[in-house]
Amino acid sequence: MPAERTLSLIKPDGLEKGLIGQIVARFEHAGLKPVAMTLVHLSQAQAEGFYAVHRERPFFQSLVQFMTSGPILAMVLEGEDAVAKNREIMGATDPAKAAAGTLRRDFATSIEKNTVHGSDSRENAAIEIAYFFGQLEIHPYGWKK
Ligand code: IDP
Ligand code: MG
Repeated sequence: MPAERTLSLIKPDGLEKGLIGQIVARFEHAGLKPVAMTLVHLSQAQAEGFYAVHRERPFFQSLVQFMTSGPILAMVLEGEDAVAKNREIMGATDPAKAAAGTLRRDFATSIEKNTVHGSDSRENAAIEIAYFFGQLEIHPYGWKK
């Protein structure tokens, strides 16, 4: 079985707080390998495209404004049950409801500025990975946990 992959984003609030190292350390500790990474500053159109499923939600414009307010770190995480494991490490969308020890509970500012994004299914992971990375930008390598 090839290892599962998921898309992770560290949102602008995470970069502003200097959290890249701590966040990536948690993924690696849990056996999720970053096999692609890049800093991106999304345009409005790119952020709207990424969050297109939320177009009709009341928070959409604000979310797009936040996600374009500064650079983000996009990465592909690879490992067993990567999609579910990443969501578990992230915690619930609203940091007030996120479990102790999760990234959002520990680092998020609000339900909007919640530090990380993670794909919610294998199917969406494939779509979201392709939004940020081409095949040749993903580099699997060899440790296993
Ligand atoms: P998720 O990131 O946990 O999958 P989604 O429901 O997919 O949560 O929402 C996407 C993003 O939209 C959230 O991570 C958060 O930044 C923002 N968001 C979600 N719900 C709200 C809200 O009620 N108010 C403001 N922003 C929200
Ligand atoms: Mg989501």
